[in-house]
Amino acid sequence: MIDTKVNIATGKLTGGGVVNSRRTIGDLKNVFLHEAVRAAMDPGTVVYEVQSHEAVPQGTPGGLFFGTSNVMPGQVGGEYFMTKGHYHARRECAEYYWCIEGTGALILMDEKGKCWYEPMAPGTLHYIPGYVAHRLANTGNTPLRVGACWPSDAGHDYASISESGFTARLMNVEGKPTLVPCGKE
Ligand code: PAN
Ligand code: ZN
Repeated sequence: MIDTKVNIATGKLTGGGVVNSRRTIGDLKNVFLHEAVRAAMDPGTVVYEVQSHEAVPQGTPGGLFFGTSNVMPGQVGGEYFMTKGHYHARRECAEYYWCIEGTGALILMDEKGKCWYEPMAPGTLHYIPGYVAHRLANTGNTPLRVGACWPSDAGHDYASISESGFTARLMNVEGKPTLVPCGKE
C-alpha cells in the first residue's frame, strides 16, 4: 500500500495492488446505439481503461476501492465513447466520482428508468447514490480522466444494463452533447 502512488495531475496509479483493465471497440458489442457502426470500426481501438487499487479482496464488507477511469475521445455513430455502465450488485452501495482532466458527462439512471446526466470538467465532484446505474461519456477531444471511490462489496451488475440498456443516450447533436431518449437499434 505504501508504495502505491496516485499522480494527482492525471490520476494514474503506480505500484502495488493496482489492477488494470481495458475495453476496446471489439469488447463493446451491443453497448452503443448503432451496433452496425461499431462492428465496422477497428476492434482494437481503445475506448476506456480502468485502474483500481484493491487493498482488500473483492466482496469484503466495510472496505473501499479506489480507481481512475480514462475514457478516450471518440464517437460511435454520433454517440460519445463511454463506459459499459452498471448498477452495483449490492444496489444500495453508493460511489464518489471526481473529474481530474477532460470534459464529459456522468450518465445516471434510476431503477424506474429515469435518465439524466451531470456535466464533468476538472474539479467536478459527483455523488452517485445507491440504486442508480452510472456510466461515463467523453464529450471532448482529449482523454476524460475520472477518479472514483466505492465499497469493496458493491460489485458490478452489468447484466441488467445489457438486457434493457439505458433509456437515453448521450449523442452529438449539431456539436452539442444531447441526451436523447431511445432504446437499442
Ligand atoms: C468505476 C467503473 C469504471 C468502468 O470504477 O467500473 O468507470 O465502467 P464499467 O465498470 O461500467 O465498465 C465504477 O463505477 N466502479 O464501481
Ligand atoms: Zn460503480
